[in-house]
Amino acid sequence: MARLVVVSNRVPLPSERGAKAGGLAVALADALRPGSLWFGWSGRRSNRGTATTHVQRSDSITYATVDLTEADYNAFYVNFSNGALWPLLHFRMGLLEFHAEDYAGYRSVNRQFAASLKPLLQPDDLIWVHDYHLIPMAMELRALGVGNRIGFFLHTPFVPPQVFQALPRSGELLAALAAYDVVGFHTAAYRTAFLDCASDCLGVTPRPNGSFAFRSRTVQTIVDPIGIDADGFAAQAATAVRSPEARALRESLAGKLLAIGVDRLDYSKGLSNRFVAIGRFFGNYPEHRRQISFLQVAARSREDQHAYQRLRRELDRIVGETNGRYSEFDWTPLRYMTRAVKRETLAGFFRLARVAVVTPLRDGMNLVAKEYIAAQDPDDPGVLILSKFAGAADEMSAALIVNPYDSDEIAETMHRALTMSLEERRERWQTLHAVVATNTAERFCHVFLSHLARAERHVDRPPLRAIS
Ligand code: GDG
Repeated sequence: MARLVVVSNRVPLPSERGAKAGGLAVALADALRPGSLWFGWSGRRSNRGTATTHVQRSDSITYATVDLTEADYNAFYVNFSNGALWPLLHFRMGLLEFHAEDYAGYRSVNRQFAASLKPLLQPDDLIWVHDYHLIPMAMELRALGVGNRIGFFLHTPFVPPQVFQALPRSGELLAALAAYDVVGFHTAAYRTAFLDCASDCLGVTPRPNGSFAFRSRTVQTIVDPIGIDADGFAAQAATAVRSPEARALRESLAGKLLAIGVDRLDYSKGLSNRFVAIGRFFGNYPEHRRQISFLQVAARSREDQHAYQRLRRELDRIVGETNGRYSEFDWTPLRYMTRAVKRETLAGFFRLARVAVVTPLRDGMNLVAKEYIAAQDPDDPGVLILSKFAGAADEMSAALIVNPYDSDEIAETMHRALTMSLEERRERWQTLHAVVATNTAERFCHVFLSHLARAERHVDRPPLRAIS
């Protein structure tokens, strides 16, 4: 069986697992058989940059990482990946900041990564690259003569041509994506948007199965929604609900209900509108005052970017206003923490919560929605309120679906969730649980890797020239 090589911007090093373990590491756990290799950035900045590859082994998996220089970190990671691509792919053109030198840094880091990875590769390896930081990886590897099968999965949404083309040099990124054998998306809409961009910009003609030919190679696009280990997370939640942290949270509620939100502190997650909605909820439905508290865990992220600093100030202000207005001396409507919480503790908190409010303005998938459902007590499950602009809404239509821009609708839906009969809660949960327990992380990996394994190898082809 071919060896799996995973490439992602951050590598979840075994030595660093802690509060933040989750995301990709959990999603890929089943695919990472003994012998697999995981390559990417160490998370460190140093003068040596990518010149040295650090290798460590744990549970028969090899982790190979490189550092970034301060200049590469700023251009590649902070400015282009997170300051241009992230807002663009979340339909936030107003936040897009493009500077040619940042794009050059992005291209250069991808080239350096390819050069560092190449000596570690074996001819039959299946290479699976993740996310928007590394779009040009396959093209750079091909330029070095790597003929392996290379797949790419995009964890964010993809946007229609009118939006994508706002990014200078966007055509180059599309051509770079066409150097992969398989390109995967969470939803059919994202794939369609990508194919529309490829048709417009590269002049390709997609076939009904989602593949297209470009520069005499075939690119297969697939829809492959990411999932979670639903059984594992449910077991963790059932245990963690008795943990000291969950017990302390329950005691602090003094018999009242809990609503929960858990998100990275990011403008795509719709936190401002959600906090405004919580104020409207307590304003419009005073019968719920003192009866429920909302806990928002919003782990800080990308703190060196202005847009995130602005967001944090705005959230501090709304939380202050809401709590100032509705708090009693012995009751706080909105509990807000910007520290990360351990994964198992979160599982216990999800199980305690009667309602989860997951209202991103845009989200590739949103795993919190799936984790909340997996964590519920089947006899007394809570209610999921979910944004129609999360990829998860495609599969999870039995949730209470809302427009995340409409704070009044969110408030009204919170009232509906809190007054829902046990019977309806159970019915909705059963439907949602069936989805989450079927479309798991394991299935996600299996679907992607079976497509990749079927792709043609390119041993005898001349190397693809990288776009300069
Ligand atoms: C990207 C896409 C797509 C959150 N706070 C804490 C914590 N978390 C965990 C959650 C969940 C994960 O982080 C977040 O995943 P999401 O899917 O919600 O969002 P992104 O981080 O933006 O991920 C997204 C995903 O990739 C996968 O493809 O779904 O659309 O944007 O697992 O539970 N974990 C811990 N402490 C926290 O405080 N331990």
